[in-house]
Amino acid sequence: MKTKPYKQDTSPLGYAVGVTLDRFIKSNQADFPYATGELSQLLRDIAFASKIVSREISRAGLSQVTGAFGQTNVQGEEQQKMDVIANIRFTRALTKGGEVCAVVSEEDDEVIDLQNKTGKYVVAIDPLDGSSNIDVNVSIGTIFSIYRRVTPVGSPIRQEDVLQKGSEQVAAGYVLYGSSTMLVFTTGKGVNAFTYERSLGEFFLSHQDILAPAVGNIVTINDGLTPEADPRIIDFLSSCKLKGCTSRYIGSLVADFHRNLLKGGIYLYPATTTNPHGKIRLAYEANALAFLAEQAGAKATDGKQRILDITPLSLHQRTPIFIGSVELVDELFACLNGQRFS
Ligand code: FDP
Repeated sequence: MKTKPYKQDTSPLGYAVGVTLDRFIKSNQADFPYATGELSQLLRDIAFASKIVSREISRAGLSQVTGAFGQTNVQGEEQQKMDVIANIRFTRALTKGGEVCAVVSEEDDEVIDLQNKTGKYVVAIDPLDGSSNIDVNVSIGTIFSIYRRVTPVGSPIRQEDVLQKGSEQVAAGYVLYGSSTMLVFTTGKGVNAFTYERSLGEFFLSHQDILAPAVGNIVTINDGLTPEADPRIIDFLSSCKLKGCTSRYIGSLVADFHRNLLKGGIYLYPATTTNPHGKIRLAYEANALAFLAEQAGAKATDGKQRILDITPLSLHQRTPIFIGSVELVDELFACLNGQRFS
């Protein structure tokens, strides 16, 4: 039989649609820690749940899922219906995928034992970050961290499985439900972002090997907090103003972080007299973003040390956070400590 080698059609009729998340995972499998395919499946499970959540968010105003759920979470914050929906979707996807043994979620006071006897991974997740923005059609997100469990597979979950330092993460990422839905993740080999193509139901690689600008001019802080913050932070903010920085604050951590990652800037959520440990949760907010930041060449500190070096003492522990472009984080660190952050 006569054959001919396949040649990709490069005419306008055969335009390329791009690299799907699945294909990316498959062709980069060797770069994944413990390249056994389980972590890949886990990322696919997260991507799948995020598609459902994205759908729910996009029609939230029409389907009676806006507004308060009527209960408070372990943080004492009022749960929104969408918080509850997202928590159900992600937990279910992680349970059915079978790779995860335990989940730490912002919406659950205790660790959820998924009863997956062969699950090697622990996931810490904020199913829907930026709750106060849900009802007003402003960008919100999902943040996740993935760890290997440290105790033997199949044995009961122990504290050391779920209270690991951020430096132990094997993968982390976020989904931003914004003007488009985007999945951004790292497995410790750089940061890649995938944009959701709703009509095809697929995430496509849209931002490869993201590098955060080392110098940035966006300063992101809830200005209402500053009277309660350390005066040295106020000095830092004044010096930023003097050198022409601009101010941007959405009030959704994922969206604020994402903008600064691409454009260059610093996000600050300091300790205040009202929140002496800051507001941002270490396990399922700060650690993931710090891992992504470092993988993109940016930095993250609590003002004293690397976020990724903090030893967690409790599940829902909070931390001050200063995260973003190297120059600004170094400057802030120097204001607080009189020396450069290394
Ligand atoms: P929210 O309480 O709306 O869920 O950590 C949660 C978070 O939002 C972040 O997404 C956001 O950056 C921050 O809190 C907003 O806090 P303030 O309202 O104090 O600015």
